[in-house]
Amino acid sequence: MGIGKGDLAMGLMDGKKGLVFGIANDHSIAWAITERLHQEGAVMGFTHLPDRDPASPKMERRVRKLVDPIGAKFVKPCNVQVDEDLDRIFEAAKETFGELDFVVHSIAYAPIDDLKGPVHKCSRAGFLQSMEISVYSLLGVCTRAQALMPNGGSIITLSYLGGEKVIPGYNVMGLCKSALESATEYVAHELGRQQVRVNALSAGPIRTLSSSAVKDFDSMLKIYDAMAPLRRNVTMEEVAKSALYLLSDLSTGVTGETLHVDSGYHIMGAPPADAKLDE
Ligand code: 0WD
Repeated sequence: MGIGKGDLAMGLMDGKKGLVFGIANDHSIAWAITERLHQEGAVMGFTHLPDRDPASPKMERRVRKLVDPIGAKFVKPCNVQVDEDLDRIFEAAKETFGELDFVVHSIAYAPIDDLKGPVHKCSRAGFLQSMEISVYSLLGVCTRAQALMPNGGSIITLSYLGGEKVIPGYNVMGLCKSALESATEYVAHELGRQQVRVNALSAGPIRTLSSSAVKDFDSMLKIYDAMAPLRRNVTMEEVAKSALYLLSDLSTGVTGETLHVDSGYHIMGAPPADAKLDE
């Protein structure tokens, strides 16, 4: 019997075991990344936001519907604001996988009233909660992940240009992304000797549950078509492919990086001559 091409094809993530935080539904960036990693042979455990009403586990159901068919090793509730939840996830990872090769951190939150801005009127509680969920959670994940990565590994987080430049409407989340990118660098430095890499992927705007809460999101999408060097916005698949690069052995020399997957938008300081911004 002959061997088909598919039998010989090696996946970039064959034999790699990882955790994915941040799938809310099939529009989530974390889901697009998961699909790509699965195609390349990765095996994964997943978290979902805890359900308020255990009798009606909507969050769990939404995530399970996606990940069970691709062979999820486990699916567990996790609120990153709760240390015990994080402990439980990494205990499950240790029991299931022994060691970890990668983690996807794709989590952000800001209370809607604070997200609306203005930034200088952000409430103290809203600021703390936004920073806790969107930034501190990366630290909580990294410190637990490195204990399961004695032979190195790769951790990615998702960021946005609003952490580097003022993007009107992005408001307190911009402050969070600044801190997240700084955290990426500090933790990359700390975990580097153990060959654990930590990188941020700064994605162009993508319509998801979270982004629908950002004011003027639709006009942001149009501006990418006019302004970006590629004259278009990025697709979810392009973000997922770059995540695959950062999580696989293709990027073993890369850490502490913020990789922009935004059609080049971040390099522009003024609109290109052909931009029709008022259409
Ligand atoms: O345009 C976009 N969509 C971009 C998103 C452009 C660039 C970056 N990003 C970032 C986001 O800021 C975030 O860090 O990508 C990451 C993922 O965002 P997403 O895929 O756009 O959004 P979504 O599908 O809503 O996933 C984020 C998830 C939460 O979803 P909901 O909508 O239910 O809040 O983060 C999770 C949750 O699953 N999450 C939490 N997980 C554990 N504990 C918590 C929490 N306390 N809060 C939110």
